[in-house]
Amino acid sequence: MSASSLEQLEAIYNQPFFKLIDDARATMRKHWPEDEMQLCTLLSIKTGGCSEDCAYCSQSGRSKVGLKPGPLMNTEDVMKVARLAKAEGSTRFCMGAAWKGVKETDKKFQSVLETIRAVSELGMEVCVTLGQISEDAAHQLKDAGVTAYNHNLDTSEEYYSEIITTHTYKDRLETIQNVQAAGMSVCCGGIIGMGETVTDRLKMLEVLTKFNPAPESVPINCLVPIEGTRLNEMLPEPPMIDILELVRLIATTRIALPTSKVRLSAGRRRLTKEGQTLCFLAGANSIFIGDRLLTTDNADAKDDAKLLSELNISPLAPVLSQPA
Ligand code: SAM
Ligand code: DTB
Ligand code: SF4
Repeated sequence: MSASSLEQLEAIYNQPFFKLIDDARATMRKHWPEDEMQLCTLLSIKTGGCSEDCAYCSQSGRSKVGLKPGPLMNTEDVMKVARLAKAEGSTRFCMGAAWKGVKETDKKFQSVLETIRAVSELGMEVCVTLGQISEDAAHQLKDAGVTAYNHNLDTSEEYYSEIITTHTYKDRLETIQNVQAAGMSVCCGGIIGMGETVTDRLKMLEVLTKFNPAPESVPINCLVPIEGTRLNEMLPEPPMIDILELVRLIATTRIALPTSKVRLSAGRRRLTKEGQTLCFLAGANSIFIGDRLLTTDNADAKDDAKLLSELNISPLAPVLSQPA
């Protein structure tokens, strides 16, 4: 069943739990018949000092986290991390910069393009997340070898303005359109556990189902609570995300976006192996591996290797060709 309206998504989400899992499994069997997991590595190539006020983010210059802003990493330093990531089995290298966006005339953008050209020589998928970009910048990124651009919607349009005031949902959608116009794949998802409702989560999913082409990947981040962020003031004791709510959301995403990779992204460290297994069963087929996310620790690498082996899950091969 394909679904794109909020009502349809609610009907899927609210099914009896095991029926929902059955439907998600049937979708997996049809579109992702092998038990495979995409293994991605994340690197923060420009950390902190960001002009934006995203309430959850340690890198916002307006937060009280006190993160020391760093310079843009040079190509050789990034390459050392990328080579290691490849050697450790990663097939996708994702580089993040704490920027509102980039101007194509900026020297820093030219430096990022040089880095992308070098990383793409390694035969890994290359993903970048640099904030807002124009269509021209998107073309240059694609030409340099980017396979996917990450730009999250994070939540529903209504809840977005509670979390971020320095840019709008429409700004996010505009960048996504520029990425698609340049023929790059879109990686777009959100965060759960920021005080939003299930309806906010499904409204975000509704927007994602309207993308044409469908997002290549959908990261589902569980909030990593960080002291000093505005969200930490809004929700001083953020409750642990209910695992069955997370599983329902993953299963609904899998059914609504059958061909997208669904990434169990930030926050995996706080899930048990049984919880993660349920997420994989429900359709999550991508994770970040390695010690670090952007500014926080990732799940333990040895635990990850053991769990994938116990579940007989093999690495998913990279897809290096880009959509026409
Ligand atoms: N500045 C760029 C942007 O905003 O698109 C790229 C970097 S930004 C850190 C990428 C994404 O990381 C955010 O959209 C958000 O979904 C996720 N993220 C950031 N901090 C997080 C946190 N504390 N917990 C969970 N996800 C987080
Ligand atoms: C995404 O959706 N999650 C990643 C990646 N895209 C850039 C970022 C997670 C960040 C978690 C908090 C941190 O480490 O600062
Ligand atoms: Fe800046 Fe991105 Fe963090 Fe927002 S999420 S403060 S844009 S780095």
